[in-house]
Amino acid sequence: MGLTYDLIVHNIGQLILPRSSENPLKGKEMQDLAVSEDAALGVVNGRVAWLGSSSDSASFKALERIDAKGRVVSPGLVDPHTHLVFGGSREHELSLKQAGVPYLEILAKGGGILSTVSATKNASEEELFEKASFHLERMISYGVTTLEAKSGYGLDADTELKQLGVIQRLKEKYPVSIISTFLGAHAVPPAFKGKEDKFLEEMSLLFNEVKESGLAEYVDIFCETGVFTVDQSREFLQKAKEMGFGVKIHADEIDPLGGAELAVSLGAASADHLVAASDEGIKKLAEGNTVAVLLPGTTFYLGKDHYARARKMIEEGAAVALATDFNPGSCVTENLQMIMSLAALKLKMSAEEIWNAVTINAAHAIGKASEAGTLKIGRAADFVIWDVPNYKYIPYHYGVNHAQSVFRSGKLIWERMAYSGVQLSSAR
Ligand code: IZC
Ligand code: ZN
Repeated sequence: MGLTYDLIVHNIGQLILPRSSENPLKGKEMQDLAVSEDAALGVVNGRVAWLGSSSDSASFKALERIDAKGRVVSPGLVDPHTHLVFGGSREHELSLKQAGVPYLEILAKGGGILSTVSATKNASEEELFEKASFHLERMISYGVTTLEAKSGYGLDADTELKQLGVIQRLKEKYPVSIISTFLGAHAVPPAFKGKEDKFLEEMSLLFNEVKESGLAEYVDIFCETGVFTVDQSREFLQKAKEMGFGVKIHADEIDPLGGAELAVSLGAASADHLVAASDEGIKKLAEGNTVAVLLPGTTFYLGKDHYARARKMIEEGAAVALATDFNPGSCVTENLQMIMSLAALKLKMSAEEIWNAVTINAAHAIGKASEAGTLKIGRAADFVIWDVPNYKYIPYHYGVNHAQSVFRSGKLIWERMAYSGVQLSSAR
């Protein structure tokens, strides 16, 4: 009477097993990536129950067996920075971008984030839920099983809570793990121009309700020229910490204000963007355990020549993760695989660093490293079968979806459809 597995996946060409520990992988450690060849994995009750060689699994009893046909299997991807819930879209701003109008100038004129704020205020909770569901399903199709989602397109109590409520409903409906972040400090509403402190005070009045109702695990702020200063960000996030939230910062995206240094001094889970982070900021990141979440899709979408200095960060010893930054203005894609390609081409990260950056380090950036980001006995069996010959292939072949099937807790949640085979008799 041996054990019967619920599922055995065998004939895995390469099984990617990022190393997990209490701390994120830093510096040179990011180059370590365990890859088992001819591997198999066994699932019982939605959890990984066995990992080993494919031939050893042949004699196991299993209710279901999947032949991976020599493909790559990895842990489900983790997207640690998304603005998933919003109303409307901003395709009308593309011509402004083409004409060279800077992102912060569009925002200063009431467009950008503020245009999405109006659309989000005008949308019903149901509409926001439907729209976010559409984007979330697409993220899942790209192999994501854990993600972070932010509010920040309300900038008033009701609309911020409406957005967080939508994230709550997504958590209940979808079989993925979603970490929620309160980003009420995403922009300054026109009525508060010149009264930023007053606005932040108002947003901080929501901390209690958000905490009590479990609507967010993290608090984030856009620390940037023309938005919130380092001092304002420090005070706001300090209050959030005192209320028991984890903290994150949109740091040094456009100007080197010292957001990275602030993030480390606050013990933030992550400092995100960091395109303009100073040498000093990078040194500080290397000293602490704040994860540098890089968003090269945003730099690409904003048409900038200079990307975050990932090589310097890794050489100095920082922990780097990657995310989409999916949002309707500065990075309009749900495709984390595309970000992996940009990380290879623009950030010059190695394939091993990239895989660690979208799995275990991404999980650290959202406090989920004990549950997500690797496959280990006892962990939820969240994994992806990739239709690629080896793990280096995904950053290399860009812009498309390589996911074959996506599993959450051992259950298939998405699978690629085959060509229908239909013959059109008279197409012309
Ligand atoms: O809607 O433009 N950077 N926030 C800070 C964003 C980009 C999202 C947006
Ligand atoms: Zn963002």
